[in-house]
Amino acid sequence: MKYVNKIAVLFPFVFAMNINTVQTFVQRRQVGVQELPSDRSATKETVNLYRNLKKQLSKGIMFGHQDDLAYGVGWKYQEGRSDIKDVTGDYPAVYGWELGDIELDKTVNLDSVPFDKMKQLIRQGYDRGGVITISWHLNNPLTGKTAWDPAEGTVASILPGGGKHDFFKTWLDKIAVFMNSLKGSRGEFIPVIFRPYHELNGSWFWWGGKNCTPDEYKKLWQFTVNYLRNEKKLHHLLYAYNTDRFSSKEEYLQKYPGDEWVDVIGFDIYQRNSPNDKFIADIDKMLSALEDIATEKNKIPALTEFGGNLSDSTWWTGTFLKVLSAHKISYVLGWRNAGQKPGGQFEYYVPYKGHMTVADFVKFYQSGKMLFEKDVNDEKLYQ
Ligand code: BMA
Repeated sequence: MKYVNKIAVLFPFVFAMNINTVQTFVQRRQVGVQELPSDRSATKETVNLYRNLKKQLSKGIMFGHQDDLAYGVGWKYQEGRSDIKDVTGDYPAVYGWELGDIELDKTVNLDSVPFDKMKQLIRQGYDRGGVITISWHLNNPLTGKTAWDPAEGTVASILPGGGKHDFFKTWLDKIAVFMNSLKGSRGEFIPVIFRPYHELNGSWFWWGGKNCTPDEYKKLWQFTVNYLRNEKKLHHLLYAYNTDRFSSKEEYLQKYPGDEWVDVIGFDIYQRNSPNDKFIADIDKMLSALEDIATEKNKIPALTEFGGNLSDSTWWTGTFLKVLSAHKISYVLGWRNAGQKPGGQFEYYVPYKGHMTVADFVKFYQSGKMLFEKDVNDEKLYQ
């Protein structure tokens, strides 16, 4: 009787304590899960990068540039050189690299960057505190032609059960070898934001648009991530899902493979001939939609490739900064400063020494909104 009484007296306290404990535990778990990348076995540096990228959303937008340390307009492989550094004195915060042709065992990528050199330059960018993102314009595994060969049935042929599936796995094996070779000074893996099968809603690549069904695209994505993560045991990758221009959230998410396979969400945009105000309106709408989706899905939003109108001397502050100021995204990546290409095209997306937008780009650099390497180095993104 006495015993029963004691329980009766203690019960409300025990009960209350349990509820609190459970609530705290649930809250902790939720916070904990939110702060983890999709790979629950990600390395310490990768988890730190993921968390810091999220934290940094409130501080500013990192500026990135493709192939920045390899070449620029009028130069190639000059130690320490960068078109961005030439004009600002600082390096970009994000470095984009490209693995197209690695699957063919070539020693240089489709833009002639030697893979060995790329590894060294990735290490340099990482050592200075920068963020590494890698795209892959992989050839068509069914026809043997380029990524731009939209042959029908390509995706189906490489999925499990397809005639090219085993062959395709040998390509992923080569990606794994490259990723595994990226190491920092303590032997730790260098975290990489991997961005395969990009511009997925356009029909120019064999994996894009009408060239495969949403179900096929999702399966390709899931197979790839699962293979690299669980078979090849790569735990230093964050995955970026990215479309081209899009007109609705539904369109954006039509081929989204699921939260457990994605960390960064983005889109690519090139202004081409559209007027500045139209470009501002377009990008503003898309960034708002992207930020909403990122909030709903707890992902990191980014402008994964861009190209503007650099014949306008104030494009950086008058157009790009104007629209970016209203948004909180992780980074923007300017595409490559190829310069004069053999085919006759002169290709570049960020200013180089002597370019007419340099003065305005310096204002953009100093705006306080954009983060470059000195800023991110202070942030210690991997700690
Ligand atoms: C394109 C152009 C091409 C390049 C390709 C892959 O947009 O820059 O010259 O080969 O990207 O990097």
